[in-house]
Amino acid sequence: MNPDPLDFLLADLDRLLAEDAKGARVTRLLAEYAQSGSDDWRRFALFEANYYSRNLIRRTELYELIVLCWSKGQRSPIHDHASQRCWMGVLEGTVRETIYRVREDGSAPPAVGPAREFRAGGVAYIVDDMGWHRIEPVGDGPAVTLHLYSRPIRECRVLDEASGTVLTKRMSYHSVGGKVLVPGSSATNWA
Ligand code: CSS
Ligand code: FE2
Repeated sequence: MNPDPLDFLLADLDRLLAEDAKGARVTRLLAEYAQSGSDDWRRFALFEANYYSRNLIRRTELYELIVLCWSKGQRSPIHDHASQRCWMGVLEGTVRETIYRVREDGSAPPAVGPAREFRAGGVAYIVDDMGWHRIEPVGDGPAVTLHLYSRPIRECRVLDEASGTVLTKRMSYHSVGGKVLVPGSSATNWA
């Protein structure tokens, strides 16, 4: 069987991230994949009813590659990226990114600059120095995005807008390798 485009992407990521390549090269690679029209990501694009879903394709010591599925109204909290680099390529639909400077006391942050919209084929990049952000699907959705974190993110900080406090949130997956996990299954954890 011929390798899928996703297999080539993974091989390139293994190599580039081991070389500690510049972020722009990684951005280009993700953009090429997102613009290629490949649909081999679809088997990982498993939606959840109540929350945007996180579906793991591959995790190594250096990175994790995840497909996120966003139905209408399923927006992320305002969150950071645990001092890791975050790339987001859009595979389907359009998402909006709004960047915030969150203060430690959790006080309501003004957005930094105008929100940006990314359509299929676009790639966004953020690190904590640039701020925290919120991602949401635009319009009626849905949207599907491909996230690369280097290194993997085990937990991140989120702004709990109801209480105006900053919380630490442990990351979990809806599926791994295309298989939906049983809620609470140990495979959702890292330990
Ligand atoms: N960081 C969020 C998605 S927006 S980049 C997450 O991984 O769930
Ligand atoms: Fe994020």
